[in-house]
Amino acid sequence: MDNDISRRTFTQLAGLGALSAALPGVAGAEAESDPAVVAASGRTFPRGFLWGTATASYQVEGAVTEDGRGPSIWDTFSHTPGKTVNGATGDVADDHYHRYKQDVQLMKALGVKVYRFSIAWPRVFPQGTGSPNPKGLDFYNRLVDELLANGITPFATLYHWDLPQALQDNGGGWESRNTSEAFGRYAGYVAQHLSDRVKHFFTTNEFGAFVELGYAIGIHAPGLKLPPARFNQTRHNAVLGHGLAVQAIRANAKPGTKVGLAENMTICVPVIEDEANIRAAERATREMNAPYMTVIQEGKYTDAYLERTGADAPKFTAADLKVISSPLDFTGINIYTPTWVRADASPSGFTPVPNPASYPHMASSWLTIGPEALYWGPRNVAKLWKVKEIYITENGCSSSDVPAADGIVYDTDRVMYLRNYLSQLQRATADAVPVKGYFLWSLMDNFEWADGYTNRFGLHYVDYTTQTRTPKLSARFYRETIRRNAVA
Ligand code: PNW
Repeated sequence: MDNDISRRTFTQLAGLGALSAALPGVAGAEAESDPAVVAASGRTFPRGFLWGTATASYQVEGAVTEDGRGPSIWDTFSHTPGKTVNGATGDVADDHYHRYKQDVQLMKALGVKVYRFSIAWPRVFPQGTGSPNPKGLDFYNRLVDELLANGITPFATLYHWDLPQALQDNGGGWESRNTSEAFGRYAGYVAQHLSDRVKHFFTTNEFGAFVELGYAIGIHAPGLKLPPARFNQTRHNAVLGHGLAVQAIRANAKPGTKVGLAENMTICVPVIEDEANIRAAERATREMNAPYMTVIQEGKYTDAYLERTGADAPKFTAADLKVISSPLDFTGINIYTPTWVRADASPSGFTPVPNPASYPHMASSWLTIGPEALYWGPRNVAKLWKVKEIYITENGCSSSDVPAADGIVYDTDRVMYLRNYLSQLQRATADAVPVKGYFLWSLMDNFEWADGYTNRFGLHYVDYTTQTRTPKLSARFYRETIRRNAVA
């Protein structure tokens, strides 16, 4: 009785409102007597919520010269001295190319319903364009069949940064429109061959990372620092490639195939949740994502973006904008960190608030903590662009994981991170924000780009000398969350 009263009070205080919406899916009678389980009942997800994990080809596969795979810009970049921590490369990574069956069993043990992986373009088209390499696509045929045989639904990303080196050599990769067009052809080919079993495709992963870090800042492949006009044109070619891929998938896939993208938007979060700051965060979401998500959703660059870039603005046609804004079935958002925003009296009506020096972050210094990002991110996408189907395509964190004497990694900081972020995601679903699923980054530790193997993001600890995978404490937390369909 006491428990029952406190549960109601808690639910009301937490502003979760409609009990009827929060209750379905809650365990059984024992939930009423165990306070811990009762508390969790206030953080239940909608029935059928899709729990998943994610990886990407170059970060896990290894086998970089096998079965006719061509070189990618990440092979070249990681083999260039000084570009990655300790000179790490993806040559072997998690050897997932050979161990995928075992890795599917890891997913099965977690209880995930969905898995997001990426397809290596240079396996399918070793030169980026021209003749396909059927042996390369076969790996994904085997992987997809294995997933389906184990009751896990595959979601495929077509571009997670491993651009065929030949396209970089001929024309400068995404600096050239030829790459956008080649990407469309590759996407259509894959859709044609996999869409009998893969029903969800993401075109690109994170323009906000691969274009910015690869072509302007130079810390990711291909390691360029282009001047502004050429860089803005590269941004344009990248979103154009996305649009061409959407059209090619629609033209070549079996009926019922759905298309979206996975973008690490700048997640604008109001510093205080009052009306003025909430409005400011909405405005900031449009402007701070102008070159990518906004043009994709709205079919135009914002006036402020074109003014800001001035003579360096991208050159484009109305037809380009139509392609770029080809209608999507869903929007995927990768969410790690918040950008705090406040209202002000400037023409834009907002100002991003820089983090104080004491601001907490995870093992990766860029990974500042802000669980509210998982509420405001999808909420603003749904509100601004009337998106009806949203996936959190990545969320997770790095931790300085060290196995304890019993062999287990007690990553309590990752559990804390996930519990808090997922509580905010639950808040979003309770407010009817249409989030359909969540892909935790990552299934297992892997090649963390320029950081090499130093920053671990996995639910499973990988010993890179033996390729042993061991579930961390966070894997137990996630399994329990999935089992309850509520934050554990
Ligand atoms: C994403 N940043 O990358 C990628 O999609 C994954 O491949 C990656 O492993 C994961 O997040 C963790 O890093 C990012 O500097 C890389 O802000 C860097 C940044 C953000 C995302």
